[in-house]
Amino acid sequence: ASTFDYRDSLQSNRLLDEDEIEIASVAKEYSQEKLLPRVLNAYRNESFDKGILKEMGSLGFLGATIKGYGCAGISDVAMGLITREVERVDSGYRSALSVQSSLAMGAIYDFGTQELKERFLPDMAAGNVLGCFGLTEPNHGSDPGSMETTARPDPNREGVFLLSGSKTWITNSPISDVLVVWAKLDGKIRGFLVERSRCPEGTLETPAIKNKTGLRASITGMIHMENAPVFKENMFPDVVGLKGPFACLNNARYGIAWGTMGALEDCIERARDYALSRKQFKGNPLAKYQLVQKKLADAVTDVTYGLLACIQVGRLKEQGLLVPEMISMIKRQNCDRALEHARRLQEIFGGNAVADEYHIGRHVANLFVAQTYEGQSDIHSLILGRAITGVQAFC
Ligand code: TGC
Ligand code: FAD
Repeated sequence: ASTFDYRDSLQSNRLLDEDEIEIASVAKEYSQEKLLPRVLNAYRNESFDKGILKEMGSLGFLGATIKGYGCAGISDVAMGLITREVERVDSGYRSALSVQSSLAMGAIYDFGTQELKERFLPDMAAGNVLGCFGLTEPNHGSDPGSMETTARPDPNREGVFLLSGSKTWITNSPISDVLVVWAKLDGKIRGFLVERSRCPEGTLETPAIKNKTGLRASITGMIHMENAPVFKENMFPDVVGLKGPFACLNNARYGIAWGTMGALEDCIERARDYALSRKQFKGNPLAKYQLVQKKLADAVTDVTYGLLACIQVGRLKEQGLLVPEMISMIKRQNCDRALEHARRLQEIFGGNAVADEYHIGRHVANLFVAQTYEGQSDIHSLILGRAITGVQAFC
């Protein structure tokens, strides 16, 4: 007979196939054995080890749902399980994985020419070539349609565009070899693959943004371009408008919905262990108190629902039945629930919550970022509200 296991309360593992269970176990082993021992130093020193992307590449995690080009070609649910395991350790490591896979490789795979795919995807899958995704600008975050970055034909060279403008808060930009940049050409948004090695000095700068209060194990930067040259073959030929970047974001937002559940599961595990061992009032463990139990019950319920929703959306995605509002729903819900529960579970640690060895404060700070990037939760509320009412409320 089955017994209740709070780690998989509704037995959602039964919805996975053997390959997916095996992939999740490889991802868990890698994350716990290789990432967890490094995370405290990385977070304290705000340092990102590029070697991590090579390690992930050697395990087939990068661009893993892409078929061909040296990629693993696994299911969307299997990819979700990988992001869940990586973010169980730290959202910043999942960020590095998401940006390389869904946003940089995904843009090239979906919109690049055959030549671009063959040139870049195998090396990116191995983690030898790193990419980033530049959409947000200093004056335009939630409203990327108003971007100011421009592309114009080089008056002196046939077949070359010159990009000028600034992008900010760009994950991996300081370490990227190739930068997917969205810019306006004749007033219309187009995608360009900027190659760092082909930019003369002074045309491309990617300074790191230091002293972040969250996501410190991930590297974030700006992209400054002043007539940065991009050859015509590096422009995505057929996609015009915001649907280009948003198509890539659908995949990355889906990964965040999974990942934040991994972070919340880690918070639950740590809070439960602490509540069972810490004794207050007549030698009772904190876990004996009803207010503490309610915090755990609420968090376990929401993580269980959140994971089931991820599996369902993943299955619809695999069958080509996905619509973007489904992703807005799980991205918003799972980020909001994970952040709220992580903050409540943090209380169980009392003063020790402030010590980074307990890990919970790091998850709370990271989850604020997860709730903010790739469409802040209120923006996803408005996307859902528009779909429900037919009325657009952004402006
Ligand atoms: P709107 O009129 O709604 O749409 C413009 C065009 O885009 C199409 N579209 C989509 N296509 C595919 N998938 C989606 N999810 C789509 N959403 C919209 C739409 O059909 C339309 O196409 P067409 O053919 O008519 O031109 O555009 P809007 O300007 O009104 O947009 C409003 C809003 C709020 C929905 C949008 O701007 C938004 O989502 N804002 C949030 C910005 C955002 O998510 N930025 C993310 C930056 S990247 C990042 O944060 C990476 S962090 C990575 C990490 O470290 O993990
Ligand atoms: P704003 O757009 O100024 O919004 C501020 C607040 O106002 C939000 O709460 C928002 O919900 C609210 N708001 C805005 N408009 C409305 C409205 N119409 N109605 C109601 N409320 C509204 N971007 C990239 O392109 N690539 C990356 O790799 C990337 N990585 C990131 C990494 C980190 C660590 C961080 C912090 C951000 C990253 N971003 C990246 C940027 C991220 O996508 C933006 O921060 C996010 O989209 C929000 O934009 P903003 O910061 O300009 O906030």
